[in-house]
Amino acid sequence: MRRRFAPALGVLAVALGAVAAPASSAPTGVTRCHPRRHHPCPKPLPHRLEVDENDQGELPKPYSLVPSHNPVAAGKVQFNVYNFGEDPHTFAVLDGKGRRLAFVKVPANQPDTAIELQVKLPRGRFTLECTLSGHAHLGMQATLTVR
Ligand SMILES: [Cu+2]
Repeated sequence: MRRRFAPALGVLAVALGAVAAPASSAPTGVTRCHPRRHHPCPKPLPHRLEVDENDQGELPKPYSLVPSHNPVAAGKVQFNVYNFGEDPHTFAVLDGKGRRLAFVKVPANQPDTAIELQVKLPRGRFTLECTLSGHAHLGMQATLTVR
């Protein structure tokens, strides 16, 4: 009996060590999530998005400005702006106080060519809009959340 018992204890000690080691060496602040359980891991937010501007919609909002992702991640954000309209437009990023952080002209008929704009954005809510007179009111405006 003794001969069998001793090796069994050894195996048990190794097993306990194997279980205990990862738990004690796990860094603090680990997100408790699992992709297939009821606490799914959140997808990382993108740092890049497409913005589609158009002036060919239907009344009462014939104009539109639609971000492909919302929210996006804080930091350097890349906007790829496309103009599906017949007229030239602009694209501006405004902070919560209406201050213009970035601006670019978006030539007409550019459905396949992105006008690229990189802006460093902190967390918060920002307004994306065409700055041409009346265009934001007609629909070329969106609120972007940055987290
Ligand atoms: Cu416009």
